[in-house]
Amino acid sequence: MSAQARSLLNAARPSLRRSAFASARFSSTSSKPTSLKERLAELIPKEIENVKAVRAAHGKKAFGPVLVDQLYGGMRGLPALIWDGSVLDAEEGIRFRGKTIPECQALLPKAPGGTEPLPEALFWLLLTGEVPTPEQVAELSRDWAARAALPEFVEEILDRCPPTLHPMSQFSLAVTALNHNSAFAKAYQDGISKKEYWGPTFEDSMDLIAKLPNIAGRIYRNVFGKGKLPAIDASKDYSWNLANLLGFSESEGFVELLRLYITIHSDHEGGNVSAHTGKLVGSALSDPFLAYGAALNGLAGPLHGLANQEVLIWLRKMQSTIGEDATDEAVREYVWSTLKGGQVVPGYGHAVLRKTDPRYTAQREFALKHLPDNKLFKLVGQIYNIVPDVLLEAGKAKNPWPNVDAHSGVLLTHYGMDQMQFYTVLFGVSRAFGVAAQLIWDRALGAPLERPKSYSTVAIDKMFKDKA
Ligand code: CMX
Repeated sequence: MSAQARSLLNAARPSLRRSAFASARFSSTSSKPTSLKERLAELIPKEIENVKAVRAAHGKKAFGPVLVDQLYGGMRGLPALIWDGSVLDAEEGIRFRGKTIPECQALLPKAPGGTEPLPEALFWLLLTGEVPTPEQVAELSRDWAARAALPEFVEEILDRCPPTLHPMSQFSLAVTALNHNSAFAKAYQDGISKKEYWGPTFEDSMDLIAKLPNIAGRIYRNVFGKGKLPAIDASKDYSWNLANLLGFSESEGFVELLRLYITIHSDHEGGNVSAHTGKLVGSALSDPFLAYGAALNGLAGPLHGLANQEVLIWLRKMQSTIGEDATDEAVREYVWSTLKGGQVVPGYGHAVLRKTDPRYTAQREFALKHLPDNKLFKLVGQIYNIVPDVLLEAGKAKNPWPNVDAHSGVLLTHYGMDQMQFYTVLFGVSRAFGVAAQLIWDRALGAPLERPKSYSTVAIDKMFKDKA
């Protein structure tokens, strides 16, 4: 490890002292670190130099014109953010550190006997750009299990929520309350230097991810009357523990589904509502719990993560209106009635993608392998053959193809999780991986407060009238 990396690691030490487990890890002299934090401490100085070099070489170059339409049009396509963890191509879909979903499925370590990638491995990949070893992944599983317990007052907050409060609101409340024990907030109050921000941000991010299964499990059991939570099992991986807290660990299929689900929902470059909200709020040096709580509130919108709930509601309504084995013509008419009612077809369209979302394809392949005869899966396939043509004929949507949310609910329902109000919570658990990775790198690279410029319509009009 370089001297600079060692000094960065030392800077982060106060928060490490909190855990004997953590300090034991850092006493290792192995040349290949099993600890993610140690590996990051090696990478950060190099990346700081890399960013400096890129800015020196290209900092004053322009991307092209900014159109007034982009200001009114939700900033579509406006180059405005930097995030190396994942990049979204309109035709090809998401790549995590340059790797497609099938590549991640092939390359990332798996659970014994499993075929889907472990989300622990995806987190390592997002943060370092490297495929971790099975030992590095096992170390992360153990670390997250060791950090998983919730403060008692957070458990009480959740237990006092009325079951009628949407699970996403409960989720956001609990995550926000975790800031009570934020290492970053405390370090900032204690006068931490800017160069050391990433250390406590890393600790908070690890705590955040580690505690999400207990939050999600508690909400699920409270809202849907599923009894008491079991304890975390430190010998198992993150997804097994999440499945166990939800009451589904006996189904190996469900556990495998969660491993795939978390991996593909983890990140979708920097500009989507949840990822960008996390980054924006984090840029004010709000700690990772506050930043992620805000991101969750964005994810809870029906045009973003809540669409997975909306898809199931829409499918069920369709079935109750036109029957379970409806003809293509009846389905087509139902889709048209949705559009004519001034509503969107949930699960279809995307602000960036212009092809079928590879996250949809990955879930379809999972369904073909595990539930080929499921009736709802067949309906999803039937809809795939109908909706794009209808959307094209309607002539408004720029992308008529399905996104990730068109498929996820069907898989969860197959394994018995048919409470669709809960689906976005699982999306939220997954998205924490991408947002946390981004927050850590933003603090490591000293990303500034975000502050774009807004204009009034009067000013825009005057600006161009004056130029005419
Ligand atoms: N059904 C009906 N109309 C749609 C549509 C759909 N699935 N997708 C787009 N449109 C409409 C838009 O509402 C817009 O209409 P107006 O001109 O009347 O405002 C028009 O087509 C153009 O929109 P666009 O440029 O193609 O899409 P946007 O970038 O504005 O919006 C999205 C993207 C995802 C919000 C939109 O496609 C949508 O509402 N889809 C359904 C909801 C959904 O599945 N969201 C989940 C997205 C993935 C995720 O974040 O989880």
